[in-house]
Amino acid sequence: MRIKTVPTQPFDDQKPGTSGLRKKVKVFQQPNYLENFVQSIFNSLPVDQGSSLVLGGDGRYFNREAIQIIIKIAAANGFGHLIIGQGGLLSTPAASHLIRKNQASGGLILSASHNPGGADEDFGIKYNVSNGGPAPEKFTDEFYRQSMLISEYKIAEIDDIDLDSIGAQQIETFKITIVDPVDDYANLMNQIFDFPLINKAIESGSITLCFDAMHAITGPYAKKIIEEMLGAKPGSVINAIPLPDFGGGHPDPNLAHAKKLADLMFSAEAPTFGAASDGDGDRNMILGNHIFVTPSDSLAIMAANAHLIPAYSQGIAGVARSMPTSQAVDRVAEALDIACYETPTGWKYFGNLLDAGKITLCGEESFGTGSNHVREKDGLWAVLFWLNLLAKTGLAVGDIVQQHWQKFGRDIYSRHDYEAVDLAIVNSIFDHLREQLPGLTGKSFGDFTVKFADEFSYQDPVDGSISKNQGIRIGFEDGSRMVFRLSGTGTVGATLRIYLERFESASARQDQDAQIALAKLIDLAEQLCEIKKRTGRSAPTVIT
Ligand code: VG1
Ligand code: CO
Repeated sequence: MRIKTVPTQPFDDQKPGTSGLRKKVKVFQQPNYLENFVQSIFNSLPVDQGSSLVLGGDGRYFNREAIQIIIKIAAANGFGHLIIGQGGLLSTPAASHLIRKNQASGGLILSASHNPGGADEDFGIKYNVSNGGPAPEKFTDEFYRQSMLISEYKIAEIDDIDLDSIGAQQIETFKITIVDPVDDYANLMNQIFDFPLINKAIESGSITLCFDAMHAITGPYAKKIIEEMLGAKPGSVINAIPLPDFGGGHPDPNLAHAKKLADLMFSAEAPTFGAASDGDGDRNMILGNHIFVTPSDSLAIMAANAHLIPAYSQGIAGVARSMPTSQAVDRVAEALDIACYETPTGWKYFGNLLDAGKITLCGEESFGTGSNHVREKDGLWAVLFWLNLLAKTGLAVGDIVQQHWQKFGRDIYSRHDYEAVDLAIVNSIFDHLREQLPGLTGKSFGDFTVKFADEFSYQDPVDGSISKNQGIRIGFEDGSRMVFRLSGTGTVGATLRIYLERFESASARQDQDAQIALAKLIDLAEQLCEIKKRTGRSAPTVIT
């Protein structure tokens, strides 16, 4: 194999964010841009003939081209084996599973997740380590450091690889295995959940369902699992064909972007269960007939009912949630007398807790839930969890939620996103918030008295590492909370996220619209951060 060494110069913007490096496709298409970043990752790792790598992406624009480039750089850097999803496709949770199952050294996942795709939209790449989870900060910091030092990369002068034929290919000592992207993952799901029970509930008509794959990676996974294995009627999975631009949509499963599904679930024709997943298959949205389950509630309900699912029938060790996620799961953990951890935003912070057996379930308010079966959040897993729960209890989604609130109370919750804000304005907002922090504790604003106000910092209980500046949080005496955080996944300007939460213990007052129930907190958040005043905007870009 001939190997070419190509001189290059650093790009100064290759710092990974919440979940890998995300940029416009046009940025990634610049000469040497992708090559530099991949070489910088490999320069940070001990690579030899025994090293193996799982490779695949969500099928967005530039996926195939990027895979061919990465194969050649991996070959030139001395990897012994690449395991690639057929067609270059792998959902994020399926990639995590393949790394674990094959005991690979790591994996490269090509995705910008819920960000739009297409020639003028977003692309992304992230490295996962040998436990199958996103690279922790000490890795991503080193990738960035290497990207600032890079002066050359190595690339093998070989032909493009056939990505579509399943089986092994060998070039000298370099082995490539193309695998079915769905099979191993579907088998794993079959081991976790009671497929015969779900199948019976679907065939008897007690569960009717619609799953929106949003023209993204979960189409083939959902077709196989939900329609073929569980017997849902053909057409139950909509927007099932992955497209490089996701059909022009925004593959983010929420009420705003999965509008067709949301409309159906609130119509007279609503099936009993509705769900959607995102670009790379790690997020989920859960709906019932005329009800939307917030991701924070979904996590809490899963924790409270995990014993009804075969894989968790012995109970769960503990739970974790990202800091801005509502405190609903904390109440369940307390009742179950298990540990509950509060981590910074991003799945990489759950890895150590899962590896150490401290937690079994974890989740984020951003439509992500998962367990110790892989080291990523997992959209279809969450959908199957709910289907298993419905089949086992015979209850409707709405009944499960209502009963949960009656028992534990309701954490009324909402997130307001202001997207593509000028960076200077966002910085001024954070400066303004930081200035107020020291004087806030004890201060009253109408019904609310501040109990604590700080900037969240996390110490990993397993390796002791510290992550600072993870968002500003203000908690009130009545348990209400607001959090201000900057997104680490956007590609245009800055996105300010405001997370709002209020606890309601009285059953009679639990059935309120979240925006109305949170109105006073929303006003107070504006008073403190002045986002509308400083940007001239009248409303958030997206409310979830
Ligand atoms: C967002 C979410 C975060 C999630 C991350 C990756 O990050 O808030 O909870 O882990 O996306 O999800 P940020 O920094 O923009 O708030 V995905 O589905 O993009 O892999
Ligand atoms: Co995602």
